[in-house]
Amino acid sequence: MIHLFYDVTDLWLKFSQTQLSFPLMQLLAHMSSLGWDAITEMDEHNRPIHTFQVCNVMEPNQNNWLRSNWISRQAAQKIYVELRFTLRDCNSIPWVSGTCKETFNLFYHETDEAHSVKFKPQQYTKIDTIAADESFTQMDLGDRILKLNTEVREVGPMTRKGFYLAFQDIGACIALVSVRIYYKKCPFTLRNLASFPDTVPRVDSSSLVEVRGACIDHAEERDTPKLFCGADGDWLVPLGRCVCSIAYEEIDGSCTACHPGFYKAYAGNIRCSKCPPHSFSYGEGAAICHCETGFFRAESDPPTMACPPSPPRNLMFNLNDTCLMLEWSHPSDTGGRRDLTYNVQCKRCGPEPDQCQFCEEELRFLPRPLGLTDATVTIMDFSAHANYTFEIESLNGVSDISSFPRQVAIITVSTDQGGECFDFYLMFRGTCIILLIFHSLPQEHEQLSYSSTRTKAPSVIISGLKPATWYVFCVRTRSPAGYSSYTPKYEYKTTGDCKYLRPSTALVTGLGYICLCGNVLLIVPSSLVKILKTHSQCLCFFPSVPTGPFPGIKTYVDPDTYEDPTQAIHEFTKEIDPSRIRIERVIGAGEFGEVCSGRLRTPGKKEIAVAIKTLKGGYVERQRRDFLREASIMGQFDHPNIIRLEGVVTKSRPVMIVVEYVENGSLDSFLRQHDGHFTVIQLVGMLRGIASGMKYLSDMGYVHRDLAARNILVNSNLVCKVSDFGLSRVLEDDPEAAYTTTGGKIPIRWTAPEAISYRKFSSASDAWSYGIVMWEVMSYGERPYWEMSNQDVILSIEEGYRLPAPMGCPVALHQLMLHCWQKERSHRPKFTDVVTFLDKLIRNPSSLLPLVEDIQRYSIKDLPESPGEEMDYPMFISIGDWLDSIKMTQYKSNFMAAGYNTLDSVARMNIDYAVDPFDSTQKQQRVRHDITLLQRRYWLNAGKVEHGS
Ligand code: ACK
Repeated sequence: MIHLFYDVTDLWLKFSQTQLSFPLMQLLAHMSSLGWDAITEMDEHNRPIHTFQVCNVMEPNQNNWLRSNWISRQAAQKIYVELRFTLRDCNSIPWVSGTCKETFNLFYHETDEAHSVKFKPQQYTKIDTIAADESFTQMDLGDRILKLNTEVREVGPMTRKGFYLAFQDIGACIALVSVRIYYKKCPFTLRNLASFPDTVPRVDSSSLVEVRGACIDHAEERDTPKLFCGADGDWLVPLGRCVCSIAYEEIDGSCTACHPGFYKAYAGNIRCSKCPPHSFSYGEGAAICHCETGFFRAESDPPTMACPPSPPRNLMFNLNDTCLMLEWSHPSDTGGRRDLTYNVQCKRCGPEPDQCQFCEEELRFLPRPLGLTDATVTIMDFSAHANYTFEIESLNGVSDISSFPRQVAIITVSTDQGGECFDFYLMFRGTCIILLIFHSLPQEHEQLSYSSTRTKAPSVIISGLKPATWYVFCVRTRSPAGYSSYTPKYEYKTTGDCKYLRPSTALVTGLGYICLCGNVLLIVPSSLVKILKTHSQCLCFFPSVPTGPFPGIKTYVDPDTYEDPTQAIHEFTKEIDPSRIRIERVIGAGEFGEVCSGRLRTPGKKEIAVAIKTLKGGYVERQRRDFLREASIMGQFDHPNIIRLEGVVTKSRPVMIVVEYVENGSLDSFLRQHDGHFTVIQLVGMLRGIASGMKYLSDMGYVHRDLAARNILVNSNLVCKVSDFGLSRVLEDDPEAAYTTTGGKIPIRWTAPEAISYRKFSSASDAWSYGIVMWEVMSYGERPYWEMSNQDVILSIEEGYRLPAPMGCPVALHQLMLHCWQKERSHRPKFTDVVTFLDKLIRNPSSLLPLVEDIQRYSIKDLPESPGEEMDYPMFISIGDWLDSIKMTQYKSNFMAAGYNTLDSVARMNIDYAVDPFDSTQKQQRVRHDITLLQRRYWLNAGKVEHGS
């Protein structure tokens, strides 16, 4: 509230300090001639009160005026006039009826400047007639009681620069004690780090004035800060805000510079942070902390990063079986950084060490020689008769700025005869073609020699075998998809006379028979064997153990092995004419663009619902390739539990991948939305589907690497379909994926320890993830390891901790999970075992009745006969198992004789059949208890089935 003119009484004393007042003395002087008098009285406390009074109640036709001085309107649009006055009750004065009045009139007159001319009442506009709520009498006067009235009137809108107020008395007995004139405004304020100036509200009380704030010092706008000024001078509806700039933090509504030792690198509502390890800030207001001497941060590193000490150290490498693929291990010390890369430099050297020249240009490196993120590279196109030296350098973001010596591992390769394109590739000891010298291997290995040969026919003849010599060979095939991996090594020794081959291990190719005819080794198809066998010189055998994932099942071909990715797309996917697709709505956001649902028409077939993944415009070629990579993978699969690819649109824009529509979307969110809605059997059915899809994938030799409930889709019949194949190579896009110390990005909570620590991904690591999916399913979409940090998850797993069974989880399922989470990966179940096991549970639902919480609550140690003996509950598949587990084997025949041969039937039995009603020993009671428990669970679940279906 702003006072234009304050209390009359006060103004007698203070008006010189009150800027907005008008000079009362003048008012008095000016107006006194019109019937009002300025009178100072004493109040009940004997303090003087200055008043204007008029009291001509005896005479008729009174018209006494009191006028204020000119009052500047300032910013006011509407002014308020508050009057305090006393008024005499006419009835209390004798002989005045007819002449005495009990009201007076309030007037105003707007002008742009003070009048110099005489007061003209006719120019004035009436505001109101003012009456008293309480009037005083002679008695009140005697008792010195002041019956003060307060009245407020609004005037406006005002348009001129100022105004006068005037009071008209028409015959009352009044003492005007104070006049307060004010207007309302929303006062200057600070809100959300923005300042808002004094603002006058609109006259129209229903509309607000929108005011934009200005950020305070060291703050910057996030969303335009705004407030709205209401008619009563209140600020309303704060919107937007400012945030403290870089190097400043908010303290008590202002932005204060960070203290030394602290920094703030980004503008925002965050506090200054302590400098990361090995960095400092000396002064106030640091945006960044600088690395201590001897510690480094790369230019591209975020300022939040600690200053790690060094580039990577202790790089080791080892050679794969093949001569063309180099593999090395990650350095044991990554220098405290995750941005590890490798450069491979090639030198071709003459006989003398100084006769070397660079040769990256001559050779083909897959994926490339520099900036490798995986510790492997494949090198091709060697020249014959040459010595190559490869230097593998490991780098991180600070290698360039650190004075640490570069870490380089060296490998030398000599070739006698180069080869590029093999249908079969044989390497054997004896004849030297490619000699590998590995500096850290013992001396004898340097004597190994390798030779390769190729053939388009399904047989090969290798002549010139030496007697009594070991031959080792491996075979690989080449198809349009690229090279397969090598078969394991087969070792054979020729006899002294070169007549026999003695296999060292029973390993095998499946490619054909191996025959030794004289000193010639032949690999031939079966059609030729008959002929050769008739030849007394030849010894033939068929290697007995099949290689490859599984005979008779297609093998997955990695689209990355195609030099031209469009060839893979062409081979594994169908091009769809976009006119056959009708996009209906957006259902989500994928990594490359929107995911929509729609319909697909195929001539001669029923229209089907599809999900359409689109590649958003403005992509680069690499994004298009990565996007379509998923289709090239999916297109190779054909299984009810794998999302089915309908086709792709690559010849027009937008580029699309069209897959079957799966009504219930991702499994994790589906389960969260339907918490507790399904029977155990339904959940196991879903798990069975996922396992079956995974069995299909692992049989094909495909490793998923990102198996998680969020990557499973559920259809309206609860059929689960494994999806998200784009990420099997790079997990960059999974929001759950986090960087590991070895530099990869991995969804820690779902990933097997060996895959986290050294990227050993396999079907066995998929089995680990499958166990986590089981847990997610049984807990209806709970987050594995809840809010534990990734680091804590890794440490806990390392210490042997495993997720406990979710509520209501059958023992059998938790045991399967634990089986999937065996540290030793070869001990984990194969997907085929998982499917078989789940099938058994489904066929025998009573095996799902014992729940983990029941077992935990009820332990045999409670029985006095076997003190301290913990009950280790196995999976109850049969009556025998169950009785064995509770050490009641002797009752098996009773159960069988009575026809109770499944737990299902026990759950329905009359309990007295099972136990001797006259035997009240603890063990008998135990059997009773178990049966009761079984029955309760059984009926509980059965009720759920009925309810749920
Ligand atoms: O959890 P959702 O509903 O299931 O949200 C995601 C979203 O698109 C982004 O991936 C959904 N989605 C993906 N593929 C399909 C599909 N084939 N059928 C139905 N929904 C799908 C997924």
